[in-house]
This record gives sequence, C-alpha cells and structure tokens, in this order.
Amino acid sequence: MLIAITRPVSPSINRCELTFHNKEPIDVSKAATQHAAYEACLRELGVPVVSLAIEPDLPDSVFVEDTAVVVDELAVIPVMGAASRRRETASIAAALSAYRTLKFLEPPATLDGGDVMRIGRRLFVGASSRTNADGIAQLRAALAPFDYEVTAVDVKLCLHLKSGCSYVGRNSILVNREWVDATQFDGFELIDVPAGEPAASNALLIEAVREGLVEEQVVIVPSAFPKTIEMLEARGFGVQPIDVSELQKAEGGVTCKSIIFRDPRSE
Ligand code: CIR
Repeated sequence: MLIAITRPVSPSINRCELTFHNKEPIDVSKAATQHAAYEACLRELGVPVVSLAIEPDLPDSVFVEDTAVVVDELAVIPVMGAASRRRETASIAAALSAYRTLKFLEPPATLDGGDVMRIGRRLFVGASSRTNADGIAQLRAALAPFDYEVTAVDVKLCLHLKSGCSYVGRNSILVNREWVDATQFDGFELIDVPAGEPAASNALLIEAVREGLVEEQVVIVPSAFPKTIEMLEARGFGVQPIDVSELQKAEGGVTCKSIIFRDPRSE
C-alpha cells in the first residue's frame, strides 16, 4: 500500500524561493485550505497521509517532494539546491527512517526531488538550476546496487524536471518539450501539453485503491488547466482536478506537496 508524507503550509510562505515566477501575494489561509483538500484527495484515493509538524520558519517547507528521493529499497536525502531550503531535510529524514534505510548525498552535490521522475526502475533526473552533475552522479551511485538506471535530462525555462514532464501511466509522459529535452524518453508515448497550458506538465499519478480492492490509475491535475484535463480524459485517463492556485504562485504544482512511496508495514 502507498503512503504519503506531507507538511502544512508555512505561515512564512510569502518569503518562498522564486526562480521563474514573479512575486504575487499568497493568501496563506487559502493555501492551507487548498493543501488540506489535496491531502483529502490523496486519502480518498486510498493513500494514507502522514502530515509532519509545521515548520514556521521554512517558507518552502510544504514542498516536501524536493527533500528526498524514495525507492523501495532506500531513501536518498539530498543537499537541496536552494541554500534557504537545506534545513527542510532533517525532519524528513527522521520521518523516512521509520520506513527506509537512509543514504545522504554530500557536497558538492546538489539535488531536489522535484528533478527526479521515476518510472519503474528508471529514474530521469533533471540537470536544472537546483540539481548539478555531482548530484546526479551520487544518486546514480546510491541506486546502482539496486539496479536502477539513472538518466540525466536537460531542463530549461522551468524550475525542476517535473515542472516540465510527468509520468501519467500507460507508458505515457505528459510533457512540455520547450522546457525538457524529451529525446531522452525513447520508448515512451509523449503527450504534449496543450497550447496555453505550459505548466500542466506537472501532474501526479496515483495508483488508487478503492474499497480496499479495486486498483485504478488516477492523474491529479490542477483545475487551472481545463484543456489538459479534457485532453487526458478524451484519451481515457482517469483525471482528478484539484485547485492549487495559491501554491502555484510559489512555483509549486501537484507533485511537490507530497512524498509518496510503498509502505512496507502495510503489506
Ligand atoms: C522553490 O523554489 O523551491 C519553491 N518555491 C517551489 C518548489 C516546488 N517544488 C516542486 O515543484 N517539486
């Protein structure tokens, strides 16, 4: 069974890092309400949520995806690309130690979990402003004993690899080819984001378990992207729209607000 780790929105989120977005005021209480709805959506899809303690002094701490890379055998704790975010990993490492052996990356490596798109035993890792070549090399070395293949992918004009592409199931990657070098995705079906919705390439695939039995794949997509929702539904994907407008102002999407992994204790 899957489990999700999340963390509440920090009251200091208006001091978040911004790289490609202009600053816009974030309504903290609306952001918290939207985040609670996101957690409720995960629970509804059969994924129990462990919400960690709030970190009032760490503006970006709701974006837990960036603080770890979790595979079945290991949790890798990176040196995060933004210095202001590096203190976020301590409490995440403590929480993940209940589920996985930990492996810590070391300087000069930098890496953000948002740069890692895992598809089975393949990990595509964005070479971005947050993740450097040492980060990719150390991740590759950490996962090599478990037969994971790590492939670097060039990223431009967006924050993380998964800002520009997401695995949506059925061997398909939803992608913005202007942001991500899709030539690395040989063998996968590429679904281009519709014109006018460049950031819709961040979508979250959940293997849903309903009523304890039936498994289905659901793709969570921000409600701000109706053309993408319609396109995926027309292609037969199960889609769950969700409003994340406030955290989009902080350069977040739908993958960044959780770390989702298999819980060995429930199997
Ligand atoms: C940052 O710049 O680090 C945050 N303001 C946004 C992080 C979003 N993370 C993600 O999409 N994985």
